[in-house]
Formats: sequence, C-alpha cells, structure tokens
Amino acid sequence: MAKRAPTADIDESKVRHSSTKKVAVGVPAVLHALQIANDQMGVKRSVESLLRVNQKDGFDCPGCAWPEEDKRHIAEFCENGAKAVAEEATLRRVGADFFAQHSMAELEAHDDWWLGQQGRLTQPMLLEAGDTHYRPITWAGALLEIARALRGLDDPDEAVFYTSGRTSNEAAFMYQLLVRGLGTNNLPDCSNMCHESSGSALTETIGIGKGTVSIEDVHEADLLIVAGQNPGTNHPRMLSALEKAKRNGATIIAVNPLPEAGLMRFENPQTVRGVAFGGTKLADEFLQIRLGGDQALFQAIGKHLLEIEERDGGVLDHAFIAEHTSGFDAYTQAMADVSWRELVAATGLPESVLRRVGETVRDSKSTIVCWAMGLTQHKHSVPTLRDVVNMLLLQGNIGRPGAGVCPVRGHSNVQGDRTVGIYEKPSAKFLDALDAEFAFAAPREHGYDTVEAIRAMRDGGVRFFMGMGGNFISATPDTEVVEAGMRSVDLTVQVSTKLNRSHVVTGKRAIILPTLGRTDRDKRGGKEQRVSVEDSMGAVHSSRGRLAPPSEDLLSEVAIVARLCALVFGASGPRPVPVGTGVHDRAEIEHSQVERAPGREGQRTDSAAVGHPLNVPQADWTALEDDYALIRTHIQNVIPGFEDYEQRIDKGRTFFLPNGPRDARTFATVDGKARFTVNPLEYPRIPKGRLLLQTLRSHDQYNTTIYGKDDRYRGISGGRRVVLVNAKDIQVLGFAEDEIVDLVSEWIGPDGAVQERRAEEFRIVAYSTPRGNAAAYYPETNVLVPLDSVADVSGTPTSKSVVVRLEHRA
Ligand SMILES: Nc1nc2c(c(=O)[nH]1)N[C@H]1C(S)=C(S)[C@@H](COP(=O)(O)OP(=O)(O)OC[C@H]3O[C@@H](n4cnc5c(=O)[nH]c(N)nc54)[C@H](O)[C@@H]3O)O[C@H]1N2
Ligand SMILES: Nc1nc2c(c(=O)[nH]1)N[C@H]1C(S)=C(S)[C@@H](COP(=O)(O)OP(=O)(O)OC[C@H]3O[C@@H](n4cnc5c(=O)[nH]c(N)nc54)[C@H](O)[C@@H]3O)O[C@H]1N2
Ligand SMILES: [Mo]
Repeated sequence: MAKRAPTADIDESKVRHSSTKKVAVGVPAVLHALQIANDQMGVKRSVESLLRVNQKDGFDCPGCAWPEEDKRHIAEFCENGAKAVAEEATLRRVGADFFAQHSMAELEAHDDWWLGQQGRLTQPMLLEAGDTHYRPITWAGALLEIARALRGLDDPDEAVFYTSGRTSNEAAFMYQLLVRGLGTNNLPDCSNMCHESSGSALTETIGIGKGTVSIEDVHEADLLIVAGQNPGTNHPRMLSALEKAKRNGATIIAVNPLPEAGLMRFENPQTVRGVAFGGTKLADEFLQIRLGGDQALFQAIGKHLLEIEERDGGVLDHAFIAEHTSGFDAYTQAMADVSWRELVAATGLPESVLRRVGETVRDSKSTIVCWAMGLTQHKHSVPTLRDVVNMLLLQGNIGRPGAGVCPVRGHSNVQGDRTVGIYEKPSAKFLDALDAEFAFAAPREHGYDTVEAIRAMRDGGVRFFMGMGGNFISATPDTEVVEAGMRSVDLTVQVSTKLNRSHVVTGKRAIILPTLGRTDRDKRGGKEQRVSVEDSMGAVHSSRGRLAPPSEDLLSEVAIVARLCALVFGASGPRPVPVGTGVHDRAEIEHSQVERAPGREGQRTDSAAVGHPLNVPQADWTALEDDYALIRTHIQNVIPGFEDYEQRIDKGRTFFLPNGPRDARTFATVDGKARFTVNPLEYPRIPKGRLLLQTLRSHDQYNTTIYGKDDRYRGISGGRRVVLVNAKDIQVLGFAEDEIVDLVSEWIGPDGAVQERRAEEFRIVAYSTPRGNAAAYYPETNVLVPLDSVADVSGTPTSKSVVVRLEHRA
C-alpha cells in the first residue's frame, strides 16, 4: 500500500520560500484570480460568472459561508471566491473518452491537483468489479444499479451516506429523506471534521449550535477576537467586514500560532485607500499562541475579569448573569483555582500579556469572538469553546448588538445542510415532524458520524457508500485505513462536479454521477429552478446559476435524489413512473418496476425499499423533481423558521432563521439558561524531541481541490510538501533548513502500544511559529492523523494537533 498519494504531478524540487507577506489581498490578488479564471473559463465566461457572484438573484459563491454585505459592490471581489468559481465554471471536460484513455491504475497514480485540473464530469460512469476502466452507463441504468444494491443489503445500517457542504437546502432535505426512508441515520458529513466542536459546545451552553451574530454586529463590535482562523485565505470577504469594524473604532486581536497576512493588514481592492495607500492595519494585537493553548487564553481572560471585578467592581454584567445564566459560582471558583503558571505554560504567553488582553476585554463595550479550524480540531476543542462562551457571558456579550459568538463556517451551505436534516443524531422533534409530513416512521437510532463510518468500513460493516459531493478519501484522517476500508465496500457512488481521489479509490464497484454546480443553469420541468442556502450567520437566500451546464446529460442533485426515491420507495403521486432523460431510460425504468428481482420474504414487490418494506416516505417524487418550490413547502412544514419560505427568498431577498440567543436572549438548554461550565484546563504536552503538527490550507486550494502550487501570503511557491518549523527547533533537533525529511506521527493505540504513520519527503522551511509547533498542508498530511485521535464529545479528527517526529532520509 502506498504511504502517500503520489506526487509525480507536482515537481517538489521547485519549491521555494521567500519572506512571509504582511498584507493580504490588494492588486496581486485580483490579477492572480483573473489569470486562473481566464485559463479555466475564457474571458467571456469569466465576466459572465464573476459578475454574478453573490449578487441579488445571482448564484451563491461556492467559496465560503461568510455572508454577503447588504449593499453589494458591482462585483464583490474575492480572489479565492473567483478561484472557486473558475474551478467549477471551467471549460475543461471529463467524459467517456477520458475514462477510456485512462485506466484506474493510471488515475490512481495522479494527485488531487491533477485530477481536479481535468475538468467537469459530463456523464454517468460505472466501474464493474475487476475492470480496469470506467465505462459509460445511462442515468436510468446507474440509478437502477444503486437501487438494486440498496435492496440487496441485509440491514440499512450497512449503507453510509456522506454529504459535503455545497449541497443546497433542497437537495440536502431530499437526500436525508431518502436515507431515513431507507431506515438509517448514517449521515456523516464534512461538518463532523469541521465545526462539529462548535455545534457541540454551543448547543450545550447557549441552546443553539450556531453563531449568534449578524454582519452588522461585526461592523459594530467594539472588540473582535479572531482566533484559529486564516480569513485572508479562507474567508477573504470577512476582511472587508473587519476593515469596516476597524473604521468604526473596533479593536482586533488575532490569536494564531502563525502571523497570517490577512490578519495583519488588508488592502481592499474595492477602495482607493486599499489600492493606493497600503491598506488598513487590522490586528491591534497579535497573540502568537501555542497550538492548543486557546482554552488557557480564554480562561486567563475570564480569570482576569473575575479578579478585577473582585478588586474594583464594575466589570461584570450582574443583571444578565442573574437573569439569564446558570453555573456562575462554580465557574468563578474554577477560575480562582487555575494557576497563572499553567495558563502561561499552555499559551506560551507571559502573564503580563494575558492580563493586558484581559484589560482590553474589560474595556470593551461589546465583544465578538470569531473562530474556525484552529479552535475546533483539537482533542479539547469542545471545552475550549465552552470557555469562549464563559468569557463572553461574564460581560453579557451574547444577544446584544455588536456582541456574541461567531464560528465562521467553511463550506458555503454546510450550515444549511444541518438545518434541513443532514445529521447522524437527529432530534426526536425533527423526526416526528418528518414522519408526519411524509407518513412514515423514520429510524430513531443514531447513525455513524464520519470517523464512526470509517471504523465501520474498516471492520467490514459497510457494503454501500454514497457521497453527495466532497472527497471522502482525501478529506478524512488516516488515509491508508480509509482507502482500505473503502475498497471493501460492494458499491460506492459519488455525486460530483469534478474528478477527485474518491473516484479512483473506490469500492468493488463504483458509480460516478456527474451533477450541476452552483454556477450552472438548472432547468427542470420546463423552467429554471433556483435553490437556497444558509450562510454562516443563519441568513437564508436563493441561488440561481446562469451558465450553460457543462453537458446536457447532467442531472441536478435534487433530480438524482428524487429519482432514487421514486425507484426505491415507489412513486405514490399522480405520475407513477419517473421520467428518464430519454425514451430508452424510461423503458428501462418501467421494465424494472414490473420485473424486479424478488425482495426478501414479505417485502413489498412494487418497491426496492430495504428495511421498512411498508414504511417508506410518501410523496410525489416526480413533482418534486420538476418544481423545487414544492420541496421548500415540505421544508417549511417540517422545520421551524421557514414560514413563507418561497416569498421570503423572492427577488434576491434574505431572511434570518430564528436564533433564540440573538433574537430574545432565550436559551434552549437543559435549564433554559445560558450555562457557565467548568472545564478543567487541557493543553497538548509535546514529548521530547517531537513537534506538534497542525495540518492546514494553503492559499491555492479549496480543501482537497488544489488550484495551484503556491501559498503566496506565506511566501511559499512551486510545491506543497513543506513543513514549517521554528528555526530554533530545526537546529536543536539536528536538522537543516531545506532538508528533505519524513514526517512520522506517533500515537498510542487502544492496546497501549505506540503506532506510527509516515508521510514522506517534506522540505523543512524555517518559519515564524512557536517553539515545538509545526505546520504542513492538508490533504497530504492526512495520512498522519490517526483515526482514533478525535476531539472529546464532538468526535472531530484532531487535525490541528498531531505529534510527529522528523526523520532524516537515508
Ligand atoms: N480559499 C479557501 N477557502 C476556504 C477553504 C479552502 O480550503 N480554501 N475551506 C473552507 C472550509 S471547509 C473551512 S472549514 C474554512 C477553514 O478556514 P480556516 O480555519 O481559516 O482554515 P485552516 O487553513 O485550517 O486554518 C486554520 C488557522 O488556525 C490557525 N491555528 C491552528 N491551530 C491553532 C490553535 O491551536 N490555536 C489558534 N489560535 N490558531 C490555530 C492556523 O495557523 C490557521 O491560521 O475555510 C473555508 N474557506
Ligand atoms: N488534515 C485535515 N483534514 C481535514 C481538514 C483539515 O483542516 N486538516 N479540514 C476538514 C474540513 S474543515 C472539511 S469541511 C473537510 C472537507 O471535506 P469535503 O467537503 O469532503 O472535501 P472537498 O475537498 O471540499 O470536496 C471537493 C469535491 O466536491 C465536489 N463538488 C464540488 N462542488 C460540488 C457540488 O456543488 N455538488 C456536488 N455534488 N459535488 C461538488 C467536487 O467533485 C470536488 O472534487 O475536510 C476536512 N479534513
Ligand atoms: Mo470545513
């Protein structure tokens, strides 16, 4: 088994490191994005698409989940948004001829960069067991294969249905209905690897697993703490909001082991100030914290506030604490007990600095904490985020203007997907409503999250896998275990826009279903359909693609799922037979409806349903496929907050979903209060001679989609297999700058024995990061993250704290 994905496509000998940039965006960002856009789409399509990004009645940017400003620029320009659009709207194509030319062995030898560069998938493909090449299959044929595989399962829990976060509300809602109709809650999603820790901590403490601020709150905040996030690369539009806050007088504190360019200074390409005068200084204070030191930081601030309150008074919001919170006394005691010595050791910051930050927080009239993966992907992420909430509660910083929690989501609709039911642990309330709407009984038993799904695969318990977008093979931890697990599955199905590693490392049989992306026109039932999405701040709006789709033979995600529902549940509406894309398809489906292979004893014969033969959702699947507004009506009937859904997304309007803490300071927790919690201090201890590695994104990638080989702001160009290490550590550990080393992760397994995993050939780059800490790019380093190394409570892989040693190469 290969130790790593091959790198033949990127010539790593060309990698260079120049100085780290101190400023983000500016004119180079615009030029770089336009170059990629022109390469992929040509000038005409670039203009057509880039002018429509995030405009009213345009399409929602597939880049990130940061909300749109209400008054939009002609083209709200964002380099990485433009790159995400170019990647999808590319004119390159991957059709049957491509698969005829390239064998599986050949495709497997390529990396995700090369695979992604080949272009958009244009027709359904099937890989038969033992075959060397994918071959074309009709839509009807492909869907039938899937229905048959599902019918052949002994237990619906042998099937796993993954979702990535670009799927629209409409498609996601249909998908979870399909899955629950089949009789399982096995709905792992990218969120399990992303903001699950935020959801866990926030649901427990404030009663909702989402942020509590709006974009206006960000503009109005007195103090913004941006921790564990690299917005210059991953949420570039957030920089405009920070700039605005700054001009309104806000103070910004950046908390990060790395001096990320976007946090330091921002050149707004939309303003003369940005382009001509060197931009705006963003962070007033940069705390170069040790990896995993954030719980200690927020405890230190809490401790300081409590000490000053005791001494001088006037710091805490006593009325808020008394009326809206519980657990204050226990938290106060815990903060009295924790020692400054430990807080200093964990953060790597002197007590004087911690106290100075405490003073800034004390002086702030309204504080927001923003965070992303730097806070969610550690073993103690959930307690860390509970301590963020504790600190905010002390001054009543939840549920008033300019204050609150702001987990900054990744994928553009990852929050919406959760809202409409993509969750392996659905609430009884949601399931009851679903049952009532579709006249069936959804399963109650919780399903697998991402890591549990991989364990089940590893142990031979998964026979069917479907991915609604995403790249399960490359995005998940412990690559070798995942690859072996996936290969044991009978049938794997990927609904995708572009080729990736999950199409080449597959089950015994594999199907690719190509689908429309955000930018593509989606015409069904004779009219152009729109979909809807929810941004990171709980605002819902519509999205409509305008570009000609890459092929006439593509189905939308909604259509794919609706047809599968019709096939496996049987059509219960007025049109009994799903309509295929051609006469041939229709005949094939009709044939299948009549002459089905016999099901299990007693199974209803007019349906391929598994598990619950007489218990399947009832709906007119064809009507839903032809008119997405009908799906929105179902969503509205099942999920609170979507009243008048259709009207409220008309004409490019946006509406907010209900948010108890933000709207009315109501907290749907066990005791109806915002909860102070006691969380014993945790932080990573780094064994002697080892480094703690964080795995993160370069500037030229979107998760596992690699746009290019540069990381401009960090001054790295021409390659990706680099490990950023403090210069002193390089020396003390006996290595040299530019040396090529192996990274070996060490993990104590369940049997107490040390397990090792290896990623080969990384170039050492001296970089500004705290002693003992290192950084390297994902997905190349996923091979190092042990499957069982997950965050407590949330189960998120600990991608930001992997103990490694560097090894000289012979
Ligand atoms: N262009 C582009 N945009 C994207 C994505 C992309 O890949 N490319 N991905 C999208 C997705 S799905 C997501 S989730 C987001 C991810 O957005 P980010 O969370 O910004 O992404 P990462 O690259 O993982 O960066 C983590 C940041 O946290 C810091 N960090 C790491 N560990 C710690 C720690 O222990 N403490 C603190 N304080 N800081 C730490 C790192 O130095 C880095 O700056 O971006 C979304 N947007
Ligand atoms: N080591 C390490 N691992 C990580 C992380 C980390 O920081 N470090 N981050 C984690 C995080 S935060 C996340 S969110 C996950 C990301 O995990 P995923 O969401 O699974 O991965 P992506 O790379 O975003 O998926 C890209 C693929 O999605 C498909 N796609 C794109 N747009 C569409 C669409 O509109 N519809 C459909 N059906 N398919 C589409 C394309 O085929 C593309 O190849 O990775 C996680 N893994
Ligand atoms: Mo994410």
